[in-house]
Amino acid sequence: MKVAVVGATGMVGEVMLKVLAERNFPITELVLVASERSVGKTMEYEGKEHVIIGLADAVAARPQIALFSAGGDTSMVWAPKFAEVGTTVIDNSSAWRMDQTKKLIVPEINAQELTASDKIIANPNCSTIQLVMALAPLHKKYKMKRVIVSTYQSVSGTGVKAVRQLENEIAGIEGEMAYPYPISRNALPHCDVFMENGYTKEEMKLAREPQKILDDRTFSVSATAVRIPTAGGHSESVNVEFENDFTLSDVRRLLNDSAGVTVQDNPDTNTYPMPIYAHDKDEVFVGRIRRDETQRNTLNMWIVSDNLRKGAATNAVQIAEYLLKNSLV
Ligand code: A2P
Ligand code: 11C
Repeated sequence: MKVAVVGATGMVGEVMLKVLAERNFPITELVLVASERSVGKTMEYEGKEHVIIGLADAVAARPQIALFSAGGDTSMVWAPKFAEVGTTVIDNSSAWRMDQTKKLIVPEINAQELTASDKIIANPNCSTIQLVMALAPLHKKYKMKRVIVSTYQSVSGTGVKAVRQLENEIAGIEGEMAYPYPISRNALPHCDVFMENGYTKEEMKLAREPQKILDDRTFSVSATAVRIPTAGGHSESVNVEFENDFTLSDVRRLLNDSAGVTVQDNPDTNTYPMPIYAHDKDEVFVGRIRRDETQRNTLNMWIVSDNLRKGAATNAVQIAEYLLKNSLV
């Protein structure tokens, strides 16, 4: 496979390269792409130096697969140009997610929707992926009516500038600010930009993307997204109301039996998911599983995952693996 990584120098791009190498993705030629600022510089992949090239040259190279993580504007303009020359683009930005002509894929849930004619495939938002990974098996059995989710998102979701802001604040150094306020010793109820309805764009992604992935508009999601001073790993407090009743032991079993989901739940041993534990892992961790005692058929749980891995890079690479395995590229 001739594979391009667009945004190779970015936070997600670097993890994409790491995941491709770890999973031995069969690359015959690797095309590393970044902005004009980086063109000509080199990056190492599996012990070999690769020169970073620009987008136009990368289209001319006609890779079979291009993993994009260079922001929505770059995807909007350049993904179609790659698609035109026959490249299958797996795009990690929000540019194409809600486009009705594009699929929004979490491989464990809906990879079977993919066909060889899907040339631009959208990777969901990180906080959506970990949420639907836990909801999908439960929805199948008990049918969700309503989900209320509050997120606790790490600064790595914002990018390098935010990681630096947190590091500088901890070290007592003045520097550039990614957020309108300090993030160290703080919590900002503000992820991505505010929309006209008073919600943030991140909250609206959480409301809309799960319906598309699960191909079901009969349930609703209401979200509050909060940025907290953790370096990596997003956490979510989730309350789900189902049509049908459940037993907690069944819920635990369904989650544990789901590929990519691990239950960490034992109050006796203080066992629950935490960002520090999820770091650098591909699974979605679920714990604090308990009945909401105030309402019928309602469950509370706590979900944590590494936002740069399953939330972004790993999910994109898994899509590429599925395409390859099913001869769709
Ligand atoms: P560069 O490093 O040259 O700026 P992050 O989300 O961590 O900020 O990373 C964004 C990634 O997208 C980087 O690899 C960045 O390259 C790349 N990028 C940003 N703007 C463009 C652009 N206009 N064309 C190509 N790559 C871009
Ligand atoms: C965050 N979820 O943590 C974002 C990062 O739509 O792909 C990814 C933004 C996106 O702020």
